[in-house]
Amino acid sequence: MNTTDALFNIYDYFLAGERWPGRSRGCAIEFRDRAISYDELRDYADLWAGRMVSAGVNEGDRVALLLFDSPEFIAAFLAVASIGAVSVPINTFLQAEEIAFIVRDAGARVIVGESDLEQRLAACREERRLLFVDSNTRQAIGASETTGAERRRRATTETSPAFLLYTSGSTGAPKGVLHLHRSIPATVESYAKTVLGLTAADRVYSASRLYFAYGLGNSLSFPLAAGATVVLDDQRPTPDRVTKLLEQHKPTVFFGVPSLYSALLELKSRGVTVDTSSLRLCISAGEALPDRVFDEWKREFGLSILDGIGSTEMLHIFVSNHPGDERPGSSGKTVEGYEARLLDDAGNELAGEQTGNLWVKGESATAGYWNRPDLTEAAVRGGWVKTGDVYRRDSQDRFYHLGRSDDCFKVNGLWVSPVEVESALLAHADVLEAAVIPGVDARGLATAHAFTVIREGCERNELARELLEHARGRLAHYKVPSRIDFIKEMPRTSTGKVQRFKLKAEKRE
Ligand code: 3UK
Repeated sequence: MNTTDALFNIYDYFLAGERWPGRSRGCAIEFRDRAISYDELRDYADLWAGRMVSAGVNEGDRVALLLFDSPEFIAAFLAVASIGAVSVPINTFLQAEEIAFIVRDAGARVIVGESDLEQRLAACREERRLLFVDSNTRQAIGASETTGAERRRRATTETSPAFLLYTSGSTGAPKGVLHLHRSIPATVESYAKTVLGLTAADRVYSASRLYFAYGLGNSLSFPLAAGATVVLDDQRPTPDRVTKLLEQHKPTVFFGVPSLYSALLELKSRGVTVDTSSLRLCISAGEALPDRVFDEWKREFGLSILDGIGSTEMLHIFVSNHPGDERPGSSGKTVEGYEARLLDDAGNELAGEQTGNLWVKGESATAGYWNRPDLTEAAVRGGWVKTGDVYRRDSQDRFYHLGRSDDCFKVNGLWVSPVEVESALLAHADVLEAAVIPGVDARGLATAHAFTVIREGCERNELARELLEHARGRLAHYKVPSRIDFIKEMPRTSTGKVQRFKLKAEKRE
């Protein structure tokens, strides 16, 4: 512990009674048909802290969480923080191999998993201690309980490690983004207070999950810091499901990604009632919100969607549209508490109305990539973090997203690495070569578009169907290409690299 730092722990920040007198009996979480008060949530986090200690978790240890959005996720996350350990939330859509990679890379000592996902943790069984949550009853399985939570608390400071979020950036292999305890209050004081203006009267619902930095802010940091109520759901956020949650729980603030807003508009156009009557704010992030979606949402529901750009490295949104000052097609202006600048490829700052690589600075910035000083050195410099995005700034200091500076792209707000999708396609015996580029489906939304060279003499229609089946069995659903084209020859450089830009050009014709 660095003695110059003030003592600080996010468990106290959210749950210490003295910070929020009178709020303890207010509702913190609505889940299924239960309402959980702030008092109950604190007791539940203490119970989980006892389970962690019994499972052998010590200060600084990593604890992997493979959990659906639920009170157990929040209780376990805050329990881990309270004993000075480090949570590693894992995307519940990932396949066994990717999960095993993250668990090993993080060196997690204990894993808390959903019983429904038990098979995907089979490979991790031998070296790690596993605790399960029964996906139906939400009871813990195999955990021993001890009491005396206060005695287990550890003195942490603002700069103690709190959690690791894995993201697959440009290299394809997921990398752990380390956040300190101070990251969370920094996102609350900046974005949640100055853009959203959240209060204890708000009811928050995010279709994006807690294991994603966007969902972690939306469903944990922001509502709990404001003394508000968060609506959690452990089911997959299909448009039908989201519609049901809106109707049943009547949230005031809703967080989604562009493809979800578009899907909800489509439901409405088919005559389904989408009840937005309780909403005061709609937020979109993860990828650029098309103006068409902004305009249609405004026309159909009379509400603006606030588009803002965030990242795992900055934990949440740092450039955003502000209520009453929305500009469709723009990511908005720098959020209070952050600085943003554009650099040319040589690293020189570009002033005024120009286009360049976006770098950003703020208190919620990552402390670096886990065990990857090389990556940290390349992307975190003197407090400034490289976003990997190319942006244009206009005369009013509004930012416009032009794309990624590397080849990765997003579908449903989640990263897709071309290399990973290509490898899955290449695992099929009839596929000789494969290349994947960002595509758009009939509605203009982001998808993966694959090009393959196939073995001669294959029946094309049959193979196209078979390949899709094959990809579905190997990839998280959002990574499955929406379109697979067969080409005669793969465009390559003399050194054998696929020329994706040629495929992109071909696609436009
Ligand atoms: C892209 C956007 C255009 C952009 C995130 C809100 O998405 C989040 O984090 P990730 O680490 O991805 C970061 C990258 O995603 N992006 C995000 N939002 C927008 N591009 N317009 C947007 N509005 O390439 C960025 O570098 O997965 C989003 C809050 C927290 C987050 N972590």
